[in-house]
Amino acid sequence: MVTAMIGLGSNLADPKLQIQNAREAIARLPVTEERGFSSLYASPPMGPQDQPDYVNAVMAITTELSARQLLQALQGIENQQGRLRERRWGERTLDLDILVYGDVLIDEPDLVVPHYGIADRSFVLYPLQDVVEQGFEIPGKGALTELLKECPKNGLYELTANG
Ligand code: ROI
Repeated sequence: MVTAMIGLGSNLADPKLQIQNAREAIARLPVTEERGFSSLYASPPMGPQDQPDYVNAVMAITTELSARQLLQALQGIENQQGRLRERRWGERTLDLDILVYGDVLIDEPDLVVPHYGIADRSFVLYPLQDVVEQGFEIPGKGALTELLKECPKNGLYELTANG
């Protein structure tokens, strides 16, 4: 059994609902259990600026799926939720990324773990902090607290219960 961190992002078609539906779908995957879920955060787009702000979150799971099985399962959820993706770094209905998979390092054309952008994206590091233990290290990247010191929020803010 492996502890994995999943990044969730959406900026189309009711982003908060997309994230909530994805959370439920991930929790229902076989041999997988939810272990934590971050606050929801709003963040200005990284990439073209003529797109809506994103809602981002991080979910901690334990799973007996392999990293590749997990990737396929997440792509299935993205597709079920009618993933739209028109342009590179453009708006999307739902984006699910394997941020961390235990202490495993994977470097394959379609699967890089830990996720290549993890160390300098505020919309990943701040929600990640909500779900990990003190002293958490991102394999190959270093201590989360150290990475956070080097990572300005860039407009990221936590959403409250009423929006
Ligand atoms: N920008 C933000 N703020 N949040 C995301 O989840 C996100 N996802 C992406 C790109 C287009 C790089 N920009 C993003 O894939």
